[in-house]
Amino acid sequence: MPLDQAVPARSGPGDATAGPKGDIDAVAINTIRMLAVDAVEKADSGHAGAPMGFAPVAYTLWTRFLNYDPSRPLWPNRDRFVLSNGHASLLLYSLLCLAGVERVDRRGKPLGKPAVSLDDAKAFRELGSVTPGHPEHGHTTGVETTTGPLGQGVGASVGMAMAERWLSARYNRPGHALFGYRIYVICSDGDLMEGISGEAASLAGHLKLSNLVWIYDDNNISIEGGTDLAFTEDVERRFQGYGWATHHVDDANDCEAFARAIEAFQKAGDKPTLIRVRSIIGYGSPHKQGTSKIHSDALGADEVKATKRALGWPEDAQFLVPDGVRQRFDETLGARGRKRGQAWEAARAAYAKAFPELAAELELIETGALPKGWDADLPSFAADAKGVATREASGKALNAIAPKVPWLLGGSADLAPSNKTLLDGERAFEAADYGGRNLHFGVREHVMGAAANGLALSGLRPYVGTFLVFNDYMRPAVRIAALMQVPIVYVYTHDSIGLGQDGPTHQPIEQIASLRAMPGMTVIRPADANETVEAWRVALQQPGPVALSLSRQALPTLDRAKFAPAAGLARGAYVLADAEGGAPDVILMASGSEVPLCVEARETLSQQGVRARVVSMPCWELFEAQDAAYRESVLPRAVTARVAVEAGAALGWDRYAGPGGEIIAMHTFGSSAPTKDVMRHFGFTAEHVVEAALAQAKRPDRRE
Ligand SMILES: Cc1ncc(C[n+]2csc(CCOP(=O)(O)OP(=O)(O)O)c2C)c(N)n1
Ligand SMILES: [Mg+2]
Repeated sequence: MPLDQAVPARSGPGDATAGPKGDIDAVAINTIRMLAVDAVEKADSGHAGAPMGFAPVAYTLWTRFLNYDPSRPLWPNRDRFVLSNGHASLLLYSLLCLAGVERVDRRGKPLGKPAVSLDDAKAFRELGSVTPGHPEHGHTTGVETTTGPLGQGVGASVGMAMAERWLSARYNRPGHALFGYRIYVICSDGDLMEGISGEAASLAGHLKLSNLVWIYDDNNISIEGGTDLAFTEDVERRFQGYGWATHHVDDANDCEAFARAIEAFQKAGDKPTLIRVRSIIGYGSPHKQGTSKIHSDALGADEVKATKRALGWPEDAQFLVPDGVRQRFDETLGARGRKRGQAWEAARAAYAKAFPELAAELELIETGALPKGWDADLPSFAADAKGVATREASGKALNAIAPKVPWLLGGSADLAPSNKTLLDGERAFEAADYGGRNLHFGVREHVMGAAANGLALSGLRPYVGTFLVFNDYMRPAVRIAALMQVPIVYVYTHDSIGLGQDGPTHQPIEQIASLRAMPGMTVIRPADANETVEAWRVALQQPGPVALSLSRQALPTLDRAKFAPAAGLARGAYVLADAEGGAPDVILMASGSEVPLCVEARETLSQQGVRARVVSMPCWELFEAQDAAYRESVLPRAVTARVAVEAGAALGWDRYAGPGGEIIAMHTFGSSAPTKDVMRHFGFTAEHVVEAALAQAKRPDRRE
């Protein structure tokens, strides 16, 4: 496709095709485009197409509408800008660079450098650069959430919009409106093809999140070719069905038309807004030509020159930022942001005088800290052979913390009665009452996960629940949480075949192992009510996400006068009951519902003269974080006779069971039957543990 068609030459206010000598807006827009082209060319990888096509839209949004102070990029009342089509990362990097956003640490402290300098743009996709292939929150200042897996940005944006509504409802007071910001999202065909966009839009429409706008780059193209191959629905009608307001702009270069659509969004009272903007991808149309040159390729020197010529750009210039461009950002976005930011600081000072307690809460939210004594009311459970399900204990622990941490909020994907995630005495978060803390996600696990990311990124402390097996439905969002290291507690109940009669469709097998395989994730599977309490105590103090794996069935509450304190959970694994009368002949280790089996087996073994140590092992990650001496004290190298028990996939347990140890785990899917029967059928009985332990204890090589 000839370049002059790829970026149509138009005259009038929307003309963004003038060269460096043209009007400054057009020059600035072309600067964004050329930075993207040059960076892709230098890296020899990446996508310049979407930045080329959508530069006028992003420029108009940033310079005319976004409330954002480049010198204080974490200012709490800033508008959020999310680039959901993360492959267009250079659009964001160029904006951060030209807007002069300052680099800050996680708490907002300036680091004395730009968030993205021109040199950083030149290091696009290089090791250690702040300009990775896709935008990474926590890595590059100004990246509000990590995007790249299509759909995650639009999903997180719903949580951000919910957070703004919640913060406004809880903290704004007459004459003291501290919060009132908007969430601006750019997204692409791929975002809207992904199922999560449907969940997200459905939820946002239901909640009437009028602070949320998705600006859709309707460029008729994705990787394999035109959208006529696979995506032909009427997107606007689809969103109208979700209860959104929709607008369209026929040409991405028509900045005035786009500005009018944003103005309409800002006036929309009770609906989220979709603005569909037709654009033409920046250069060439390799998809249609069916060549090997897909839109993620660099153009090649000749085509770059031709592109520059077509835009009236000096064809040999690279990473050129013409005079006046940075100033233009500064006198628009910068001036507006500074003014708003300063006014906000004054408002905050007045607020702190009028409402010192609320202001103190906001400070904790901003710094990610917990109030003093937040865990003071956590319950303790008396020994009880019948016991309670760990999901029940979890609900009690959560409800003991909630009054102390008002910004702890969450809910379930329609399973609150099962997940025990409901906060007693708290209202539901709904369109008519955004101050509620009980969130109702409906049966939408994926957007629940993504929304949790948006809530956590807004300083709130979300927890979200579903059955452990349905973690799979939200896993892409959970993975982003782990990558970003945002604090979220996943309340996963019904955590094994022990859930019983719902059968193999609902019985998780590989889920725990797969969560443990995820870097940055902390997986805790407590053995009884008191370990569950400790799990919550640990979970809220983790910097990153925590998955709780909780039983549906009752588990005995262990007698802590007889056994080691449940506080041992904080070290990941601990000696619950040691061998009596000498070094252990065998170590029995387990997590969750299988710990009581080991406790019982230890009694039987001792009657038979076999000394068994029971190690409760609720969290591998916390255990691995302990020093070698502690780990050795729990699992002495010399004792190689070992049995590990967990009603899940065996994967990974060999690390602790050792090469000669026995692992009692699941090797198939489960079965629909009462808990006792299904547990017995698959070998989860104290007798089986005894049998395995005896075999281990007789191993000739059992001691080093
Ligand atoms: C979940 C997910 N699947 C696949 C990809 C790989 N991918 C990157 S861009 C893209 C499609 C690009 O089309 P579109 O979203 O319309 O963006 P455009 O090319 O128009 O910028 C795909 C499939 C991805 N990033 N995320
Ligand atoms: Mg597209």
